[in-house]
Amino acid sequence: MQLGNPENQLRFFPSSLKLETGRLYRLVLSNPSPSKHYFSSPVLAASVFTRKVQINQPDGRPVAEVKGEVREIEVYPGHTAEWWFVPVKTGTLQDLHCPIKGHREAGMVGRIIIH
Ligand SMILES: [Cu+2]
Repeated sequence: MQLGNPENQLRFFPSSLKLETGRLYRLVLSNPSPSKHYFSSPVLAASVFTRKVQINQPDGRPVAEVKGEVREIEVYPGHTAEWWFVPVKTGTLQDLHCPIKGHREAGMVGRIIIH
């Protein structure tokens, strides 16, 4: 999923995700925009088992892996983070947003369906 775009539109691309419980996902959060952005969905955070978050260099080589529970991820311009998780609860999650001032209001929101 892309957080923003090079034209600095305040959107997630795509703005919805469909997931299944029991499968391991590697959610790649890339920020090709000139602004920093968050991927924040407290309900998703409470609906998955996190295996790790992996931080990569711009060339894709890993820099760090973070283990433990995750609430939200902020990605700086030109960078990428990967959230590896297994959904454990079903639901239609309407709370994906970027909490930076004005971004949610401008349309930086999304929906996640887990089934
Ligand atoms: Cu944002």
